[in-house]
Amino acid sequence: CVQACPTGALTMKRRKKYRPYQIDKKVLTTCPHCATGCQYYLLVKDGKIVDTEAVNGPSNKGLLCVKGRSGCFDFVQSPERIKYPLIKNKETGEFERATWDEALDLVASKFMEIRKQYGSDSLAGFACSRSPNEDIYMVQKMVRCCFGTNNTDNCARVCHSASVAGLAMTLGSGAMTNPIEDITKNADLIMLVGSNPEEAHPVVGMQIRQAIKRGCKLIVVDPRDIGLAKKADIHLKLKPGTNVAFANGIMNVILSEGLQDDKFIAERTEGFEELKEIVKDYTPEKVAEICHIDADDLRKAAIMYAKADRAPIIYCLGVTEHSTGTEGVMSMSNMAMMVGKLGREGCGVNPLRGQNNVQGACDMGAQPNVYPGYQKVTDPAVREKFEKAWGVKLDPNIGTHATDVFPKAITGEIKGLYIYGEDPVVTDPDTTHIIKALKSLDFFVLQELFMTETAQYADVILPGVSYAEKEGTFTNTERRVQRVRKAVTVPGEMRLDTDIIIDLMNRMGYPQPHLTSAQIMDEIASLTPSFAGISHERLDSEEVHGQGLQWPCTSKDHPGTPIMHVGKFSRGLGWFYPAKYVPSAELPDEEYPIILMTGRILYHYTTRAMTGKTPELMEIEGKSFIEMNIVDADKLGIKNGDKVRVSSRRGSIESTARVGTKTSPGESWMPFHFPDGNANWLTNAALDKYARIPEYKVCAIKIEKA
Ligand SMILES: Nc1nc2c(c(=O)[nH]1)N[C@H]1C(S)=C(S)[C@@H](COP(=O)(O)OP(=O)(O)OC[C@H]3O[C@@H](n4cnc5c(=O)[nH]c(N)nc54)[C@H](O)[C@@H]3O)O[C@H]1N2
Ligand SMILES: Nc1nc2c(c(=O)[nH]1)N[C@H]1C(S)=C(S)[C@@H](COP(=O)(O)OP(=O)(O)OC[C@H]3O[C@@H](n4cnc5c(=O)[nH]c(N)nc54)[C@H](O)[C@@H]3O)O[C@H]1N2
Ligand code: SF4
Ligand SMILES: [Mo]
Repeated sequence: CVQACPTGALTMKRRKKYRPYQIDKKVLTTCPHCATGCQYYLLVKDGKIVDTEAVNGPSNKGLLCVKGRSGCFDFVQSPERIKYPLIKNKETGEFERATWDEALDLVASKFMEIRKQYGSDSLAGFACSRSPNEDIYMVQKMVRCCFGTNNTDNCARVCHSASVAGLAMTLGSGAMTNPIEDITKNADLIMLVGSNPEEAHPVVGMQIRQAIKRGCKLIVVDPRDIGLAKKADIHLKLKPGTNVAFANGIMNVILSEGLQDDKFIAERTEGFEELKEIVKDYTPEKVAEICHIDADDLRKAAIMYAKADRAPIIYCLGVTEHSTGTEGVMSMSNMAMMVGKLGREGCGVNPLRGQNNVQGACDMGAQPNVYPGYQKVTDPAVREKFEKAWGVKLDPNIGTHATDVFPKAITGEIKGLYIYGEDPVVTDPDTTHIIKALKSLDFFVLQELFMTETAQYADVILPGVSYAEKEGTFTNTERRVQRVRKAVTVPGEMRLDTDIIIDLMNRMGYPQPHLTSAQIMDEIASLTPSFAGISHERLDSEEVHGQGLQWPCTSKDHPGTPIMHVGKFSRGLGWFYPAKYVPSAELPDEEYPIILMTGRILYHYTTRAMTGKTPELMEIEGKSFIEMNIVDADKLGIKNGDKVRVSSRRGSIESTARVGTKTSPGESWMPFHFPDGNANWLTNAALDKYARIPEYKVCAIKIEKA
């Protein structure tokens, strides 16, 4: 309302703190929170950011959510920023201020000692999906060239690694197939599965609402009454962990009604017969029983989806964060291929990626199996190309996934860990096990903005700078590479993250010249066919005109690729994966009778390291809570607002009950943003067999009145 108010009757409180003519400069940049990739100006007065102003960017169309308007600059200028390097005093356990030379020498020499004594595979390094592509590229290059291993990863491992793996297996490319504008403006029906865009990708959520107003139909498949469920033609409020059964049920109906696209199946796919055999068993009645939904609603949904001309599937973590997450993802592409809804406008299989640059972190090769651009580390020709460019022998084996690094730290196989901007103590499943893993390490280095919970366990902390203090690019969920630009310099001894990494590389004996962010992008483009046409110069040019470039962008005159798999899948033929429903790893029983799901709310972002520095957002939502059903609450004598104790086999926390019907009986839901009762003390570290993604969305708990 404030953004749109035509009379100025409503205005932001902070607008009273400056006059428009006092603004020294406006810097066009990309939001550092979710992967929608909204464009805005940072307004700078006397060297400080005082406000933001929405821009008509390709994905946001002049819109911003509350985090883009109010949660994206207080943290930059927060007094809590780490201002100088810190080394932990082994005797007192306290961090002590160090010079950059002391800190960098210690880090480089310790990592090289560990490499010499225990071998390259005893080291690992993770890249920050909140940071620019250029930073991430340098992290994986450091791990590969200096540590000598492919043990590198990013937070996609706990987020959309199932999409990366599942879509690569079935379609040949693990990215969103169609742009946001296309799947909202051109769609006749949207199938929204395990995705809560009004809170997690609000500007996409707003565009979905606009689509509904225009007459687009909506099917919501989600265990909770999310905001968009109220607007849905059909809401399948399914039991958590049953997506594969649901999808097989949809396909059962499509086949029994004869609504499949035979021509598409024959010309563009393989594996159909095998899947057809499996799907036969998933009658609407059987699926209704597994998923706790109505068989007729399932029938109606299948027919609506198949008959709609243009119908995208939009999905998110409700599909991926399961021990069968990859199969859940492949079930999404199975449905779309069966009705030929791929490779054309207003269709596709569309994972809404999470972090602002998690698409980029995967593209840049911060993964144990691929170099930048998904070029396989096991392919000798590819490896040779990188060996020649980087001037070192490279590890020919696939490295350890981030979620396997922690157990390996406990067994002693991993001795040294470098983390660039992640907070696993808060965000990884089963906190007790993560703390044990970090304590087991010989040497742990963290490059951060803030003293996070994870920071307490580090031996050395290297202070980097935020998105508002550097140049670079983020790649949003539509594969759109957009610019990040420097607006301010914050006082302190913090350094550019790429400079820190480059200094470390040199001290570890690898001759890495200092490069600007633009020069790093040129190196990326020279080694990555899908990025060959991308440069800062081109992104800043009149030709691109603030629209970014969507990879694949294979040459300097290539316009980028909005829709993938047109005419042919990246894989050649699309593959129907024969998925059978397998229940979640931990199911409720007598002792722990309630299913716990976890996720996010509008006002906070992951650990709140950044949004938590905006007092107004903390005022709106600042405390842990658990949504539970009124039937369960009545049985337990719990009322709305009561303090409750929530326990699983792994831990126990206090929280506040929100009693209602948003979740079904026997099911509950918590955000993981709040340290006063973080869901990850409870969650289960059961991993998916393909992608090694944890089962954040289902574990068994009990709830008691505190
Ligand atoms: N405000 C805010 N926005 C964010 C973030 C944030 O922390 N805060 N984080 C960003 C990141 S990193 C990501 S990855 C995205 C995530 O974005 P989303 O995946 O949309 O967010 P979640 O809340 O994790 O889960 C989405 C939905 O999955 C449903 N769900 C749970 N279990 C199941 C199931 O078994 N089947 C189905 N069909 N649905 C299920 C939940 O009810 C929930 O509504 O959001 C990004 N945007
Ligand atoms: N229970 C439960 N847990 C979950 C999830 C869930 O649904 N349920 N979702 C999971 C998902 S999808 C994700 S993506 C993860 C996210 O997990 P994390 O990646 O651990 O979370 P973030 O808060 O994004 O951490 C980013 C950190 O990087 C720092 N940082 C940001 N920018 C920069 C920079 O430019 N330079 C430097 N040096 N540091 C920077 C920030 O200060 C912050 O501490 O959480 C996962 N955890
Ligand atoms: S929708 Fe996402 S990218 Fe856009 S302003 Fe909100 S948090 Fe930022
Ligand atoms: Mo994520």
